[in-house]
Amino acid sequence: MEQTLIILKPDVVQRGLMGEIIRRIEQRGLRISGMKMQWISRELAERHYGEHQGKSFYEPLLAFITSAPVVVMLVEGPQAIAVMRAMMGKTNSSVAAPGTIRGDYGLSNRHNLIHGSDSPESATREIALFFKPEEIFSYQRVTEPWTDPDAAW
Ligand code: D4T
Repeated sequence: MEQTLIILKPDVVQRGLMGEIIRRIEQRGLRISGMKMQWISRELAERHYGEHQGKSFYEPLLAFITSAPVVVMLVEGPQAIAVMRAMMGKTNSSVAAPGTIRGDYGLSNRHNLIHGSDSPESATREIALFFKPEEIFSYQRVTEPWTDPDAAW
């Protein structure tokens, strides 16, 4: 079981795509164990995107991610990091495959709808940045025996 930090970026909130993307995550069989709307501060954006400091797209990226509220989610499931990255599609939406979130709803490199952690280490760091322990819920969905890749039946 893996955990990943998902952010529905300001373009999703502005364009009315929250429900569509949450639907895809739920219907895939992943478990949403934390979810909230928040307006990311400049300071939090700098911490989240610290690895990109100094790059040409850093300042526009920070301006975008702080431009409107976002929805942050803690998503859990088998191979959740890779499964979500595959569902998201390539970073540059204009070359993301049809059927992916970016490939179905975007054309932009920056306004690319969704963030997902890229490794277990990033997930641990990012979850701690965005969620307090009491905002995370431990439960199982009744559908999980039906989507479990290791089910013995
Ligand atoms: P995030 O981190 O938002 O999930 O995106 P990715 O993991 O898919 O891509 P990334 O870390 O390489 O880039 C972070 C963020 O910066 C924006 N960006 C990226 C941009 O505006 N211009 C660019 O040239 C690149 C490479 C998009 C995502």
